[in-house]
Amino acid sequence: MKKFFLFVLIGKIAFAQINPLPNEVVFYRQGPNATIGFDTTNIFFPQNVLGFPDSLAEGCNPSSIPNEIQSLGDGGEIILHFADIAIVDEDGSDFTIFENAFFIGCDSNLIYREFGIVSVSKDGINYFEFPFDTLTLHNICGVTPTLGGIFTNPNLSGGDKFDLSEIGIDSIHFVKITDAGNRISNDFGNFDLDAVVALNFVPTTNRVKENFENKNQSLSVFPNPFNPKTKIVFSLAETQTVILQIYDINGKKISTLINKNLENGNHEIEFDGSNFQSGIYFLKLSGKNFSLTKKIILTK
Ligand SMILES: [Ca+2]
Ligand SMILES: [Ca+2]
Ligand SMILES: [Ca+2]
Repeated sequence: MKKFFLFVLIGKIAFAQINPLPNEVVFYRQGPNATIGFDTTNIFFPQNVLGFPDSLAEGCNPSSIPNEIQSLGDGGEIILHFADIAIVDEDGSDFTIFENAFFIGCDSNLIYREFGIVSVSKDGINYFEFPFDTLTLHNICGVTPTLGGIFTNPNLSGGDKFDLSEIGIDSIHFVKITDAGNRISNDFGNFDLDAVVALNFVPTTNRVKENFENKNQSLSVFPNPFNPKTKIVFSLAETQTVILQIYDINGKKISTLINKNLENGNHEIEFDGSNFQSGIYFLKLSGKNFSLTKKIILTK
């Protein structure tokens, strides 16, 4: 009986952690004539595109506030990263993109639409564009108003839905939206992103997640081998508490060089091995969701 309760509890916790929204914007290039969401401080970005769609938006009342919408401008581009989940190809549509399209004069036959073209990627390196049809507007986003229903239900949510089976990809972590610019002639203006919501998804395994995160972090040492001083250079993808320690060849910790909150970006520290014996050591840099190790050699 006790075991049964434990199982239920773990199941609930795991379920609560799965979120159908992206975790971060990994790329954003704003084209000319961008409007909503842009000011000199960009204070609402990127939170305005990482949440659910504007809950008050619907066909007759489009979202137009920078707290919710970010304009891409002419030919602008944005890439959203789903780190906690992989969007997977299951039956029907797999994710929905919400723009602030609206019914002109509240007439559902007249839609004010600003087009975006969609590409997806599994690894953040190779992107595959959804083939689109400029006549039917199939696989173009910015076409369908937000309908104010349940955003995880494609039948009630509005927005534009995409099905990975159409490009034969089983799972993705990145969604790229590019303002259509002059690629589609009946485009009204610049794409304004409200939200991207996953419909079919699975939690990312820790191993895969770590691989993604390690891409933005690095640790290098030069010279190496060294005597007795060397320079340690590392970069952080985000501001966080990091620990930099040295271990000997037996895995015994012999020194902590850094243990504090550091800003994202590049950092540099000099290490002086005067008090250590010649030999092989390991430098370990640990942060919020990553850990990097480097072999260093002291030769006196
Ligand atoms: Ca599908
Ligand atoms: Ca718009
Ligand atoms: Ca939004």
